Amino acid sequence: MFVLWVGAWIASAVVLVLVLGLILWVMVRYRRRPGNEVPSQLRYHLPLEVLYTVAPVIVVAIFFAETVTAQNKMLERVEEPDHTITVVGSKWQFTFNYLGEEATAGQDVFDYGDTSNPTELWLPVDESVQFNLVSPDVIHSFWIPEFYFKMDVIPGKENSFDVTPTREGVFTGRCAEFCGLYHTRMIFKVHVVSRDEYDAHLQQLQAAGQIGQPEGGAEASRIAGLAEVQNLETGE
Ligand SMILES: [Cu+2]
Repeated sequence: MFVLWVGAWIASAVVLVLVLGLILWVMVRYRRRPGNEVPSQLRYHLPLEVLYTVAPVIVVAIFFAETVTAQNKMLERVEEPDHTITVVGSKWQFTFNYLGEEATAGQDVFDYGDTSNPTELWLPVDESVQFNLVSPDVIHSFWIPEFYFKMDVIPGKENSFDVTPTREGVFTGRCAEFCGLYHTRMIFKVHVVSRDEYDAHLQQLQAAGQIGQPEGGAEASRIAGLAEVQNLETGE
């Protein structure tokens, strides 16, 4: 994605310099000089017209091919991912279910937040993760800007992608699809950590009783702070 992005800018810059250069050159070189006749006017110049039709088509074709190639690479699946995490995007918070982890002896555990305490997502560095995206209500979008990647979370359709984080650190994730009143609060923190820290976090979740796979419905609504909204609507 980064290479595609930088490449697109370089290509755009080349086109800009070329076109601007030609315009400026023509303006100076062929300007009307005092006492001179009007310069020859160019019309129905077939080779030129073919050039400015074909050149943009070539540029667009290259952009298209590069984009498809990058996209296919980014969507490439990992055969046996090391970890599987269900991302539940619900109004208005994310919940992350860590499925069948060794550290918890196969028990599913989950991270959740509420509208004032954003959810945290923990990932082990250099290990592959399969994300399965589900929504119990409306369309959300799972976006971690540093990953240069986002994917919509659509009710009734399980979207999925694989990723291997390669750099430890704390990043910010967001919902990138306007989903309602508290859309702006659908922010989450991403911790990319060592495997040991990851395992320790999962064990903490297990000890805290955050066991199971909340997949929306009542649990997601509760997690999402639906009560706050109901209070707003009923004025209670
Ligand atoms: Cu959302």
